[in-house]
Amino acid sequence: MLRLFVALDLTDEVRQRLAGLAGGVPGARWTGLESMHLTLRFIGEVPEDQAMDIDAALAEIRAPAFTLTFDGVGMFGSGRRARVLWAGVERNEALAHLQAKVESALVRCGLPAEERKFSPHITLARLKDAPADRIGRFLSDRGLFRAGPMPVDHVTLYRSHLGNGGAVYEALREYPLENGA
Ligand code: 2AM
Repeated sequence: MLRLFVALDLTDEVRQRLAGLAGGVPGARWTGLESMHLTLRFIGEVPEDQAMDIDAALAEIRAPAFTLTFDGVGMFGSGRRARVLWAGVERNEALAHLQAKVESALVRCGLPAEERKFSPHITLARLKDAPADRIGRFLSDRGLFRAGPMPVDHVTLYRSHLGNGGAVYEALREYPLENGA
């Protein structure tokens, strides 16, 4: 079985800017530069033959390249159940269009449709018992964060290797987007 997800890679410049947001929250495990990405669709564990179908279906997607602007920070969960600190992206039709194409390609491969609404984000930290006041300060201090525009010219199929030190992500294949020129 392979644990897969589809994501957008970030440029080194954007990774550096996002890494610069880290700090100031006890109980936060910050995402390493090398692990930062924007998930389009988490697939989960699939057998190898289905992974090959997924690869073929992703290779057939035709969608235009675009740019992405990063905007603000937020959190998933709340109070004692605060789970994740993230950086957001500006509303982006091309991103929504691409995500919908990825979703329908995967459903055609036999995966169950994603029930949750797509909420594009880059996970900055996972939280464990982080004090609410420090989370609050993080969110207000970083609220004006912006980065980009960053060109997006491919989609990546990732494999996730779960281990004691957290997941390690391996890029299996890149699928180019189409240039308008
Ligand atoms: P997250 O960063 O918000 O946790 C690899 O695990 C990627 O898939 C992560 O970016 C993760 O998003 C995303 N993902 C979405 N749903 C997931 C799930 N049910 N289990 C693990 N990862 C998931």
